[in-house]
Amino acid sequence: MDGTAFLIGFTILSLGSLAIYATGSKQPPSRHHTLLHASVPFIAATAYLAMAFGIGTLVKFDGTATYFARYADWSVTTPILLASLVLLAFHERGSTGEVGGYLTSIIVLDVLMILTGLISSLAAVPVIKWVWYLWSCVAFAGVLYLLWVPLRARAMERGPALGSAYLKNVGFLTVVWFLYPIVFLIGPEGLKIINDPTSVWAILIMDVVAKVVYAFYAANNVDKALRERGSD
Ligand code: RET
Repeated sequence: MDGTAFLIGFTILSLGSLAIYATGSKQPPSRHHTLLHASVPFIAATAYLAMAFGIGTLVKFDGTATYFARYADWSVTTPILLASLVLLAFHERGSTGEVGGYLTSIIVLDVLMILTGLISSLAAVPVIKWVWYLWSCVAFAGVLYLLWVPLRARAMERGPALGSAYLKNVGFLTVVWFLYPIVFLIGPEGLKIINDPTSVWAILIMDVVAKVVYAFYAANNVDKALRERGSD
């Protein structure tokens, strides 16, 4: 894979970060959402720059590549995206203990998902690769359970405006995040149905949607909900 896709990714993601910061709310109660969402593509842009230079890229004995920078990016940015949703579910509640509990659980599961995915990508023996892949999917299921069951219930208790913003954001996130294990499964790290450049381009588009498009969509839903409640 030459560096073009990675440089394009770097450019879109760094400009995306700037745009999210420039257009986002700088006032409480939604300022922290702007800061969290602007930091995500900024971190990802850094990873794309590293990949463009081949830093942290491991070409294995079978010729397939593991992009370490990608897993480093994901292990930091996915917790930030999840933290923003947990904070939305508990908006203006002041129940810091409960927030802390859910935040810790969801981040532990999420980081476990990314790291076991990395181990799966590196594994040379197929059986071992697929055990790690399944284990990563178990952690992913745990993340989705927390988002869709207890956290959704908490968000709904906050009234229809906030509840519907939470549902829209979680719905979008779930659809986009599901694409990652699918691309891994059919990509060069898995069944090799699609080749390395195709999977790099697919993940580039998914990263832009999951990080930049999602930031605008989520901020718009949160701002609308807060306006409807008249608490802005
Ligand atoms: C892997 C492979 C093993 C199985 C699973 C995976 C899930 C990855 C996900 C990544 C999400 C990344 C995002 C990045 C941008 O912000 C590690 C591919 C379940 C869900 C959203």
